[in-house]
Amino acid sequence: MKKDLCGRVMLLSGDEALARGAYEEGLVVAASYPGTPASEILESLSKFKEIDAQWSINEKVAFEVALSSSIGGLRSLYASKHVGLNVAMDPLMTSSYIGVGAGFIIVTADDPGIHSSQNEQDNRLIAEIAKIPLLEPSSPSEAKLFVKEAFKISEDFDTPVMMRLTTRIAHTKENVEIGERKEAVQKEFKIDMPKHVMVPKNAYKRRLEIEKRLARLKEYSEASPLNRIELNDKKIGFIASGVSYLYVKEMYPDASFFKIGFSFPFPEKKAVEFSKKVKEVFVIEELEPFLERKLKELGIKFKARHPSYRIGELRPEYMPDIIKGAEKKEEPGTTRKPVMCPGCSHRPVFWALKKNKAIVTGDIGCYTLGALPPLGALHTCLCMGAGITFFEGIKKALKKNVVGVIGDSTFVHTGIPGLINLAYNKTKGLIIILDNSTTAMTGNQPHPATGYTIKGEPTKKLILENVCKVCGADNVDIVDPRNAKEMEKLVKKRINEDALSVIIARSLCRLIEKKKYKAPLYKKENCKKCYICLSIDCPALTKSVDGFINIDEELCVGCNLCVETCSFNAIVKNA
Ligand SMILES: Cc1ncc(C[n+]2csc(CCOP(=O)(O)OP(=O)(O)O)c2C)c(N)n1
Repeated sequence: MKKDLCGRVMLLSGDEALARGAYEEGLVVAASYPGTPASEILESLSKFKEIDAQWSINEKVAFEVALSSSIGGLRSLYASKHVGLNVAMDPLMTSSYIGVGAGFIIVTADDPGIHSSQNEQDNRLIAEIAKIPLLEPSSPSEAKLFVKEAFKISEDFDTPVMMRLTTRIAHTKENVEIGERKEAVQKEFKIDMPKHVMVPKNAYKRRLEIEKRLARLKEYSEASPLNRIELNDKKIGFIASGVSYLYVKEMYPDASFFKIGFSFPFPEKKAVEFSKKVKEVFVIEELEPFLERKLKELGIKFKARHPSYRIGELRPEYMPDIIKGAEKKEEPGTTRKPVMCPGCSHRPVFWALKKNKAIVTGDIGCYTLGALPPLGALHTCLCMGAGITFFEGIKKALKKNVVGVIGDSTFVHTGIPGLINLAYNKTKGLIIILDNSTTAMTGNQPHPATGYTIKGEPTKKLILENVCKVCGADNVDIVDPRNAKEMEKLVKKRINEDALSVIIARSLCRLIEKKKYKAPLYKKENCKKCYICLSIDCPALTKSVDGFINIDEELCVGCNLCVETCSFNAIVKNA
């Protein structure tokens, strides 16, 4: 956590501000699995010695650790990106039944516009189906303030409370007022089977309780200052929550607003009251028509976005078009192509797979970039864990030349059950674990197979080769993929064998290792301009204007994979 350099104010991102708020409110336990844009919440919390923070192996585990800490009597917090909450859906859906002991906050950080995710998903809908109250801050300051209210609601109403951030709030920085930490007060744990043991009879009774609680929460939401009517020019009244409020306020500062911070249960009476005070009502929201549906149910007349705005992020400059009811214009594509780092140890794995003409079922991590041209050597990617389970289905259909790939962090997250399933259901073939000994994609967080905790303390290390063996793999090979020839040969040997094999391609992530070796030598006179070297998609290799190859010595770390690709001795090792 950044130092409080100027008195009581710190420049904090939404994630950091939320973490600071939770710290000040006496948070004791926090659990998460990394995921953009939520990762910085736990990273910030891990810096406080008073907080027992953990990277859990996946979101379901994180959720259960946090919720059970609350049941035990400690204030707790779960955080994840939007899709992380899908992994935690099973405990989430019953958490409103079991309620809390001390306050429990569920933070979801959604990613409108799909900057860094496998889908676009509006988790406001999840709060509603899980029957959990939902708070939506509009800024880092509010993220901090709302934590206080979230803990209060959680404890007063015996319910988990969801706080929803989106990328722009999670990553935007603002000067935030800070305070002291309140002393953490442990609540007494009471054995209460009808409330804590969700067997059908108990669950049914709790189901009835939830509806009563929601009715009380609705009254509370109506009166909450988090739902605020701002009356100015009464010609136009905007109804908005989250970052959308800031966008429309920036463009139309003189209009009237119904700013919604407590969005489920929806403050119906206040919405009706507001609609009567202004001439015309506009709803401005990102993604799903969540607020629009609420107003429709209430019979409030309003103008809504063109449905094309349900996809992607909003921006302040879209507002005039939205108000005109115009369709969304195509957004300009991103200009910079994502690419693996120079020397990344995932690259030679894909080179080996390509040489073996493999159909590759992929997963999520830096290695997903193996799908992009010119490498083009990863052919499916659905969700975390599916690199292995998709292997099973595709192998059933194609019979030969299929390989499943998965990163080390992802393997621990949801890959292990897939491997057990392969063994149990007698599937043969090859899985490769791309083990760079970190969670690189989301900022190099540790996981059980690194042997370190979130606080950097050494801990029991999960030995992946042992795990693979006990899951039922017949062969487990460990290879350094930077030895590209060996990698290629091993893939060839294992790919269609009548055995279940795992290759652990182990080489520390370049961002951690940071070592640089001599760049290879380019012998122009041998170059046939075949450009096979460019097919490995290394940022250090480019085609010059004269058609020859340029090796950027600044970028090159000397992995020498390009040497392997050249059959004409035009790129040679610099001994
Ligand atoms: C359910 C879910 N949780 C979290 C994420 C964010 N995320 C994407 S890939 C990944 C793990 C990447 O680590 P690893 O598998 O080791 O591959 P690497 O990036 O190191 O190559 C994470 C945490 C996600 N996309 N989906």
